[in-house]
Amino acid sequence: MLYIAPPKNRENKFYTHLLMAIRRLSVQEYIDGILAGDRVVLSRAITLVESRLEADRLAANQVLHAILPHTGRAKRIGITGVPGVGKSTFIESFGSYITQQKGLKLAVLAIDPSSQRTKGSIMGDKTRMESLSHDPKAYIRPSPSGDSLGGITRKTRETMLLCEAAGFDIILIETVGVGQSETAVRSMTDFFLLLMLAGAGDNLQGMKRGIMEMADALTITKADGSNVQKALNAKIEYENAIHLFPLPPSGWATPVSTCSSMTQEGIPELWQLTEKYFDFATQKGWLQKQRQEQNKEWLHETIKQTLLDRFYENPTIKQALAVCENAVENGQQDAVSAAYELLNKF
Ligand SMILES: Nc1nc2c(ncn2[C@@H]2O[C@H](COP(=O)(O)OP(=O)(O)OP(=O)(O)O)[C@@H](O)[C@H]2O)c(=O)[nH]1
Ligand SMILES: [Mg+2]
Repeated sequence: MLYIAPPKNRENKFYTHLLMAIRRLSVQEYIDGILAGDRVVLSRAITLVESRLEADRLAANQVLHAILPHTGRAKRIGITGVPGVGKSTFIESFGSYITQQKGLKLAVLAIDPSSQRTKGSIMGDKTRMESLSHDPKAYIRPSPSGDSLGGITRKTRETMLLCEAAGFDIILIETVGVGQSETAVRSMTDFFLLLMLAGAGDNLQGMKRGIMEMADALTITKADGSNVQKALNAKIEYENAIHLFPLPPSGWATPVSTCSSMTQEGIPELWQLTEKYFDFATQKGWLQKQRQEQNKEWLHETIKQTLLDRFYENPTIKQALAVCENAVENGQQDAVSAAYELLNKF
């Protein structure tokens, strides 16, 4: 049995937080804490939202419902690019510019790919975001990428909304440039930035055209030292490639730039560009329209996820599934008929 003597001063923040860390919070405490911008409560709320336990789901839904009217004011920015292109370093540099030069509050939802290999090591990105992780205006939430979609955890969207309700002005979501994760991040952000490397192999680096078409801006990273000229050449190459694409529905022509997270060259310009995009998209009504579309996608996604969860967590199904798996493995039953048998049981 652990006994922690209360300090004489009951208002002691450390003591309050310690108590919060060891006991269950009520839904109202979650809501109040988030709206007050309390980061300890915010972090716990994110854990609650990520939980797969049914009781947690119910509480999480109540919290989300209550905070929803306080969301929507943040600028939501997605950052993607192949592994090693410099996303985390860029976020450190771009993010510090946003908090220090612009005085804005920033939340970073970083999906740490190393955690997939090391099962939960989240310090990798925190060390690459050294100054941001000590910045009082910044909040970094690394998520283990064990879940689906090459890094986008199932609950990134809900996490983003919790951060918005906690008063963050800018949300940056880093995603590894693989699989469906770009589409997932694209579908929850307003502005999607694609980072590219100069001179790495063939002219389009095997980068799928689809990803380039999804981007609202492209920037060639690591434009410093002996790499500057290569970056400028790549910029022209990408500009020419993008020129051939049809204009996206927003009417915004995707600009290409170069930057260096080491020298900060091009970083302030990228922020100006971001602001220009938001002005443009707001005036055109595109921002609102895109968010309405995204809410519709969210509805369908939630239905799909909930159905899947309920199916696999159903005790009858769990039992029958084990039997069916065996039968399919041994060739006694074909996969399709086994699937239908299980679905009919549900
Ligand atoms: N010269 C130079 N090197 C950079 C720059 N940005 C990043 N790097 C280096 O590139 C390497 C990869 O950077 P990260 O920021 O970890 O790249 P990432 O895209 O987040 O990588 P993953 O998270 O693994 O997908 C690191 O060794 C960085 O030091 C830059 O602007 N200039
Ligand atoms: Mg990274």
